[in-house]
Amino acid sequence: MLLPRYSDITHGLTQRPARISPKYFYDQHGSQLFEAITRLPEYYPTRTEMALMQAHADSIAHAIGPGRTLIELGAGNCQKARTLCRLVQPACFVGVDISADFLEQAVQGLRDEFPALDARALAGDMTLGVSLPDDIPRTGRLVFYPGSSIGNFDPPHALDLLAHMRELVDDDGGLLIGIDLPKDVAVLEAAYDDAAGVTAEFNRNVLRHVNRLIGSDFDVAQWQHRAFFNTEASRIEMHLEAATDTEVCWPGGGRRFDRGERIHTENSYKYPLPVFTDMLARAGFAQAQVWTDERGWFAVVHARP
Ligand code: AVI
Repeated sequence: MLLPRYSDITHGLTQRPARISPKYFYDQHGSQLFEAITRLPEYYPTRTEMALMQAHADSIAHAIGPGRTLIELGAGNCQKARTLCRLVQPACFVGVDISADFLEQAVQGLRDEFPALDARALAGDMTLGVSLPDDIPRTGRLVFYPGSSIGNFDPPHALDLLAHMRELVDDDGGLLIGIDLPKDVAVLEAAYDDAAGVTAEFNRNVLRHVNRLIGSDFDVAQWQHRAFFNTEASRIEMHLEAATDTEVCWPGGGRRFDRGERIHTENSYKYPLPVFTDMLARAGFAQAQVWTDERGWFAVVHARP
C-alpha cells in the first residue's frame, strides 16, 4: 500500500504523547537557526569539537591520510568539512543533507576554496539510507559524521546507522565521528535552553515547517519550548508544550491538545565513551582512536573495521 506523503508526521502527531521527527527541524530557516545555535555561548559541542580537531590536527591527519573520498552525512554548512579538507586534502567530497538548497550553496563554497576537489552535493534523507552515485570511488572512503548528530537517534537506530556507514566503506575505509559525552546537568540543560531563546525558536520552527508540509494550522506562538536532561536515559529531551487548550487540523485529520500537553521533538543522547565504542564494534568498526578535550566533554573518534 502506498502511504500518503508525510504520513510519518500525521501518525506521530496523533500518538500520545505526540512526536515529530527532529529531521523536520531543518528547513531553510531551521538550518539557519541551527547555525546560530552553534555560535551560542551555551552550546559547547560545535566549538569543543572544532577546537579538538585543531588541537589534534596532525595526529588526525596522520590517522586518516591524504587523497581519501570524504562522505559527510548531514553536511549542513560544510564548515567542519572545510576544516577536515584543509587537514587531509581529500580527492573527492560528497556532502549529504536533507536541506538541498542550503547544502548546494555550502558545497559551492568548498569548490571555490578547493578548486582541485571533486565536490558533490547529494540531497536526501540519510536516515533512509544513502546510495552514492556509481562514479564515487569505492576504495579509500572516509565517512564523516561530526557534531554528535548520532546522538539524535535512539540507540537501536543509531546502531543501524553505524552499520550502514560500515556498508558504505571497504575494509580500507573509516569513520570520523563526533560524540557528545555525559557531563554536568546544568551545562547540558543550558546548551539546549539558551538565554537568547534561539533553541526555543529552532524548536518552535518545526511547527511552521510541518504546517507547510502537511497543511496543518499550528499556531506557533501557542507552543512553549521545554528542554531537560533525562538522567536514566542519558539524553536531553526537547518538547513543545501547548500554552492553551488547542485544536490542530490538517487535510484529512486533526487532534486536540490540552494545555500542558507536549509534542516530543528531539532526543540528544550523551554516550559514555566505552558504551559508544562498544556500539561501534557491534556495527563492524573494531578499532577506534579517540581524541578528547581536557574537560572530557566531547570526543572525536576515528573508527576502522
Ligand atoms: C544536530 N544535533 C547534534 C544537535 C544536538 O545537539 O543534538 C541538534 C540540536 N538541538 C538543539 N540544539 C541543537
